[in-house]
Amino acid sequence: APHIGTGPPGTGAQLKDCKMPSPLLVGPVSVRLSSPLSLEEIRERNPLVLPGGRYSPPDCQPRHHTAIVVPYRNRQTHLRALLYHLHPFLQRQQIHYSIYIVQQWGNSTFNRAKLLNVGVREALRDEDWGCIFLHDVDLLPENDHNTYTCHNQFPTHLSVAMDKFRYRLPYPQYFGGVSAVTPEQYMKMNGFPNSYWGWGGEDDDIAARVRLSGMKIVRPPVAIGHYKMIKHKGDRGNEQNPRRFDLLKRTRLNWHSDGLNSLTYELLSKELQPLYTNLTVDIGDDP
Ligand code: UD2
Ligand code: MN
Repeated sequence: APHIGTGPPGTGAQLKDCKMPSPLLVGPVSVRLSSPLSLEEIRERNPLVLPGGRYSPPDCQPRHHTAIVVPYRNRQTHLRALLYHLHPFLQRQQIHYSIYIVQQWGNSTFNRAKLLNVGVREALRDEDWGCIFLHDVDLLPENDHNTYTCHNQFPTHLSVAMDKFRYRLPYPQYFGGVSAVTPEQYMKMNGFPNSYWGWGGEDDDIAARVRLSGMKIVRPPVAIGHYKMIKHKGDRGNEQNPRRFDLLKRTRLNWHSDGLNSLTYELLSKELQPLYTNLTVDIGDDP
């Protein structure tokens, strides 16, 4: 299905395709780990961002349509820092995008991968996104040549060089932080596991699914995939998952039955905030 531009009405059809690479890119940027602006001020500084955190370049037809999905609970200052940085960053890339914050309701143990499944499903209800980014709230990209688009064949891992790992990949199969899939790649790997409650392991499970479903991970060059992580302690309700090692041994057996095809949740609300779409979801609790 053709994508309908979200730019000003009546102008969409005549626009020329956006140039690739975008002429607005600046390369490496210095990143602020906390936002100097309030949400209202960030909105004022990004006047073309529509309710729900949507954007489409005003003077060219975008070639890329990307949903950014952020698993979230109780990280307000991180969220503000992310929005302050990411909106201008993505606009320089001249892509059509929307930011989805998937907020786990209640006090049950946090489940990052299940929230990502919810985000993908709900984002695809809105639009025929060509690419879906899975983005930690506390990671800020440091170079806008790291484009928020997908590889047409294989899942992408973007956060290859983080300050906290001294700007190196910590291990070859590492897939945490920021990654991206097309809807087709996502379906091929049966999405992400729903069974990892608490911190850790779910990113390695996702990486294993990529391989088990016959794909591989692609990455940008280390020099471009630089990220800063906002320093933080572990959150209450997201303690290390002691079962992660056992679960990881069974990915090969479980990936067909645990994932997109077994996902259940209750969407409690969907709000179009000025800078993002907020999905509040009851994903249940660690059984
Ligand atoms: C690492 C990975 C992350 C994930 C995690 C294990 C990096 C940079 N990231 O992050 O992708 O695999 O290990 O689960 O290596 N969150 C909330 N509220 C909470 C808890 C988590 O919003 O109470 C979200 C938030 O988007 C956060 C993400 O979950 O960035 C990952 O949690 P983390 O930042 O506490 O874990 P971290 O930094 O060890
Ligand atoms: Mn973190």
